[in-house]
Order: sequence, then structure tokens, then C-alpha cells
Amino acid sequence: MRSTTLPRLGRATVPPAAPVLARPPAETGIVHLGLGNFHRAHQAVHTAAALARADGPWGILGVAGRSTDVVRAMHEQDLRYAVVEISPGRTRVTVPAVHTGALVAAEQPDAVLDALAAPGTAVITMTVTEHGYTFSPRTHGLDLDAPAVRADLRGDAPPRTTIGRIVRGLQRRSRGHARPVTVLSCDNLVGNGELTRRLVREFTEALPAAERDELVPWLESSVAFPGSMVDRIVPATTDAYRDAVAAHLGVRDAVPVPAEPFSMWVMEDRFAAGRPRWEAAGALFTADVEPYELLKLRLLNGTHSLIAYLGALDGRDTIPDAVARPFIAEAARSVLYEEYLPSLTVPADIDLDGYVGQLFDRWANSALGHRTRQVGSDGSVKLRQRVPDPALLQLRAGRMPHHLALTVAAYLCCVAPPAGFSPGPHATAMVDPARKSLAATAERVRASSGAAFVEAVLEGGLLGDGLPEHPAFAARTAELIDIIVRFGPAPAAAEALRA
Ligand code: CS2
Repeated sequence: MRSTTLPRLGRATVPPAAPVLARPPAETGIVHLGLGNFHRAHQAVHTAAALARADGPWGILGVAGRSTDVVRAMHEQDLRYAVVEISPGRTRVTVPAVHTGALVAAEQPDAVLDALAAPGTAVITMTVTEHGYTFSPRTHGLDLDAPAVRADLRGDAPPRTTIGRIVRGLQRRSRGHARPVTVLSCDNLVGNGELTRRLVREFTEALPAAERDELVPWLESSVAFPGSMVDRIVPATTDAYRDAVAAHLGVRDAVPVPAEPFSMWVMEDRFAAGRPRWEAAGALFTADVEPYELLKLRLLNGTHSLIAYLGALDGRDTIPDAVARPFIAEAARSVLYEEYLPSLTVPADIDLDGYVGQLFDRWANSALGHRTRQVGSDGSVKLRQRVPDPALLQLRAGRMPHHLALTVAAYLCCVAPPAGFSPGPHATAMVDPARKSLAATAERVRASSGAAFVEAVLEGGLLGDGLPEHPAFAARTAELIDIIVRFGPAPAAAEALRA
């Protein structure tokens, strides 16, 4: 099917039925930092759908950090790519065609700053993942010890961090036409808008006094940082999706994006210089995004982590395979209803049973093949957003959150397995920036006891400040690790359930 004789996807070869927009917009109104699959299947699709209904100067310049593949391929394809929406019953392939440019920041750092400063840019969106924000997990403040942050503050070379890029771009903007702009984080972080505002502010405060004093008042008056909740399951691209594009559109696309049919976007309507009519494409605007954000971060992302770690330890390659195992589905239900839900205020327009039912259907989407290793990667930065607050709420009320302890136990078994224990190929394939430091901690204390290891990990700040005050949580996590190692993930889940 992936015949090289098929024409390459491009302006002239998009079949008439496929585009969301017949022609990309002429003007760039949005600069997006983080040109990954998620952006291309989420904000780009919403923006294209909004423009199909209400035209406007809202083309997107997509900026990749370092990786060149997507940018190169998009250029070869006149900035087009396909979105393959897939569920067991149906495959739908569309071509959003909403990008007006694509570049790699590491190759063209100055062009990025120019784009952020351009008068036509009214919204800067970003999906740079949890660890793209260079904050200290312990304080949630800008990590001023990180060499890349320090280098960006010195400013003798082009900025390398996202926050550095944004501040340098805003600095250029304020020194030029000084038009207002909105910075919209679309990452799975608690309070993503406020966090971004604070990190930008802290970076600016750390600049030499003259630069700081010049920029701070303009930041205050002219830059908005609304919060947002984004939701769509978007796996990595594989040849199966390239084949699907070939079969459906009769063209070759090197960089299609797979996605589930579901997509949700909730934002605070605080934009400094206008925005696309995203509501025309189903986005929801609200004065307070936090309840939606926490609902999604905990019920979806938090439970997702447990499914991924238990699944990987149980030898499951994909999330649908994992959640098809009764003990994993049961553990998922328990953590969701008994430990995440009590920490939430469910927004009035959300039907909880419908929402949870839909979550299980989404996880069970076997056509999508979302891999346990993908969801399980970067746990050290993801779990911090998902586990500690709900766990502390239970612990402070005198209850042990057994399934949150199981989440941490399964995570540690996957990425810091005790000597002699093999977590299997799916866990071994998980990428995590903390692997090295966890291994060093294990080397230092694990010999004394499993509990000492978990305590040391928590004291090291993996899950913020609060949990080390509850040694019983570390002890419970260590017991569950011991059961996983000796008997496997199913008996550990049974033990968490029994407790
Ligand atoms: C997942 C998310 O990888 C993960 O941690 O939980 O990427 C999840 O698929 C998305 O947030 C869904 O919106």
C-alpha cells in the first residue's frame, strides 16, 4: 500500500474530500512552540475547523525544538500532513492545512524570536511537555540552577529553553511595536497558565536590572496567560498510519498523525489580542478552567499512568491490551473513584458517569494501539502533576491511598527495578530523565531496605514536598514493590484492593 509510486501529499495532491481548509490561511496569527504529534492533532485541528467556519488571520507557524523530521517533511508536503482518526469501527483521514510555516528552533533561533515578536502574532501556544518548562519539581519555581536556564539568562547565545525563548521574544516585541499578545500553555500541568506566567516573570526578574525594569511593566500590562485543558489521545506515528493515508487518500504522507476521535479543549477567555473562534470548533470557554484541568489530569492522566505501569509489568504492549486485563481495569476503577475523584469538584456541565464510561471506552480503543511505554515515559515529571495532591488529601484525612501507592510502586518497578528483577521489555523501553538519579539512589540505600529506598526517592523530591511527611505512604509503596517483585503486578493490585 505504501507504494512509492503514489504521489507525495502536497498542495496539488490533497483529494478534495480530505482538507479541513481548502487553502491554508494567508497570515500567521499563532506561533506554536512544540510541533509534535499532539499539537498537530489537537490545536491545529481545532484551529483549522474554526477557520473553516469563521475565517481570520490565524495561520500557525509551527516551531519544533530540535527534531528536524516533521519540519523537513512538512516542507516537502507544502506544510500539509494528514490526521488519521481511528477507532475499531472507523477510520477518517483529514488534512488540516492550517500551518503557514514550520521551523526548527535549534537551527533558526533568531527566526523564532522574530516570529514571537512579529506584529501579526497575537497568540503564542505551546506543547513542550511537562519537562519543557524548566521548573524545579520541588518549588515549582524556575530552575535557576539548570545550566540551560543560566545560559539563557546570560543571553550571550540564542535561548535554548522554552521560557528563555518566550522572554527573549517578548523582550524583542516590547522594544518594537509592543502590541499585546497571549501566551497559552497547552500542556498537562496543574495551573498551566499561571505556572507559565510565573516562570516568565521569574526569568524576567533574574535578568540584569535595566532589562528587568524595562520588561516587567509591559509584561504586566500587555501579556495574558490564560489556563487551558487539552485532551486527545495521540499515539506515536507508525507505518500503519502511513498505510492508512495511502489507502484513504491515495498519497504518501511521511508524517501523518494518529488520533482518537475524541477531542476536548477548555480555555479561559482572557486573550490580550484576539483569538480564532475556537468555540466554532467545539472548544469551551470558561472563567475558571481549573476544575476541568484537575478532572482531566487526575481521572484521565493519573489513571492512565497506573494502567501503563501495571500493563507494562504484565507484559502488555498497548493501553487497550492492558485495560482488557480484569485486574488492571479494576485497579483503574479503584484509583479513579476512590482516590482521584474525592479530590475533585466535578464541573456542573460534566456528567461524571458518562465521562468515566467514555474514558474506559477511549482506553479500550484497540485500533489506536497507544503503547504502555509511551504513557509510562517521563513518569518522574508526569506523576508529580497527578499523584501527590490527591494522595496528601487522603493521608491527611487518615486514609491510606493504596492505589496511588500502587501507581508509585509500579512506576518504580518499571524505571528503577530492584537488582535481579526484570520489568520486561515495555518497561525497559520507557524513557525517563530520572532513571540515572533513581539508580544512584538505589545504589546508595536500597541494600538497607525497600522502604528506605522509597523514602529516599520521596525525600529527593520526586513527588514534591508533602509526601515525605507521611512515612506510611513510603512503607506501603515499598510493600507493594515487594509483592510486584516476588509475585507480579496482579497480586499487588489484589493486595491494594483488599486493604
Ligand atoms: C498520557 C497523555 O502520556 C500520558 O501521560 O496520559 O498523553 C494522554 O494521552 C493525553 O493527555 C490525553 O489527552
